Amino acid sequence: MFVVTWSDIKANCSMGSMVSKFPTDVPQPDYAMPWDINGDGIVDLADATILANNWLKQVTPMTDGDMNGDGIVNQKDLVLLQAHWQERK
Ligand SMILES: [Ca+2]
Ligand SMILES: [Ca+2]
Repeated sequence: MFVVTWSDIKANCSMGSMVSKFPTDVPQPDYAMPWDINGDGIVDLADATILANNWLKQVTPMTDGDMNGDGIVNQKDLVLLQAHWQERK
C-alpha cells in the first residue's frame, strides 16, 4: 500500500515551488508579512499559536512559524512576531 507521509509532502514542497519562492540561503526580510503565518491579514494570537506549536522544529523556510528563512522556529522568529504584533496587511 502506498502511503504518503507528511515528511514526503514537505520534501516535495522544498524541492519544488517553495524553494524557488523562498531561497534558503537568502533571507527575504521584505517578503510580504511572513509573520502573518496563517495568511489572514493580521498578526495575532493565531499566528503565535502556530509558532508555539512548531517551537524549535525544523520547517520549510518561511512557513509554519519560520520568519527569517533559516528553516527552524526559534527565538529569532519570536522576536519578529513581537516586532510585527497586531500588524495588518
Ligand atoms: Ca494571521
Ligand atoms: Ca527561523
